[in-house]
Amino acid sequence: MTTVTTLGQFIIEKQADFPYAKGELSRLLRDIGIAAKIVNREVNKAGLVDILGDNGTTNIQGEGQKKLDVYADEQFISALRSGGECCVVASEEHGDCIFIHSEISKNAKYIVCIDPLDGSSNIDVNVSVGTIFSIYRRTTTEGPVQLKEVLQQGVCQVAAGYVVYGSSAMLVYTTGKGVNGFTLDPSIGEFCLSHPNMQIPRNGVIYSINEGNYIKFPQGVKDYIKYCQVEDQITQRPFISRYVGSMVADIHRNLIKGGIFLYPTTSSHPKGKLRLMYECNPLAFIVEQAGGKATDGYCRILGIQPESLHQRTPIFIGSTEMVEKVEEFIRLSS
Ligand code: AHM
Ligand code: MG
Repeated sequence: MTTVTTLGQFIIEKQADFPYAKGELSRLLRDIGIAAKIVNREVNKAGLVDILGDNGTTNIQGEGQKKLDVYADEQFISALRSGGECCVVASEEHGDCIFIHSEISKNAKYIVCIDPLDGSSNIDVNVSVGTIFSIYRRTTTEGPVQLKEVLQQGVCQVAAGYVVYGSSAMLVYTTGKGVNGFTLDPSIGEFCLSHPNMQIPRNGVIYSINEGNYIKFPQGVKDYIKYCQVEDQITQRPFISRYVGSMVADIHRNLIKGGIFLYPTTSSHPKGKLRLMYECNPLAFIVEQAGGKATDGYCRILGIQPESLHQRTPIFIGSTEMVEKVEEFIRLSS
């Protein structure tokens, strides 16, 4: 008989790794796992019910919201609200933090930053989308939470994870002691440990970038792309280009196979497009924990001091040797 470890069992077993933990972080992770299952159910039947398409609203960043963006946002916030362990949520879909004031949350210690449904442009065409989350502890113990407690560097994350709603749904997370992946078994409705101790290969042959923006890239990035395309037997070039347009799916593939994901500054996004707090930091934490690297071209993503909730950053993330190579091209061109 094969034994199955469910996400819930695994989280409880791992609680012993944290001497200070009283089960709150475990409960928080479990709540996120439950909301992920609900969102997955809706993503799966998206073509059958009236949940595809635009919601007719825009989020704080002026981006059109899809119905599933709004649905996923509501599900995660409601799970965090009723779980009682989270005192504040920062979501891609809201301009300001959502402070949770309720009797059960009055001693809550955890701050959650979340992109409830990443890769929204793929929703209507049945291509993988994801959820990305990042968890911090409050830096003070008393009084109402301050915005500066939310704006912590990525190195302060106590946990981070993503869910990819793909050919199967997977939840991958870290609490700073390695990375573990769980695949949803629909027959029992549980995320089951399928990818223990995930390690990203030190080097790879896949590069993921929206090459349509080539003309808008900095010279160092253009030079790196050309390097990827030149024939060379020793380094197995030309490399393979793969770009889903859902960062979670692109990074998940590269985490397993080895590769690099790049979203540099462009002339139209001079500070980069992707958001530090709920896209880049959590994925950087996971990739570093799996043995990879994540930088903005010069500095470690996890070392950036956030100044605002929706701050953007360029990002180069994946197999260590590939990230170091692009950094070398950027240095040489500046
Ligand atoms: P979203 O959070 O609004 O969906 O945007 C983030 C997504 C990433 O998942 C993806 O890598 C990127 O935006 C794609 O952007 P582009 O279409 O510019 O390549
Ligand atoms: Mg996103």
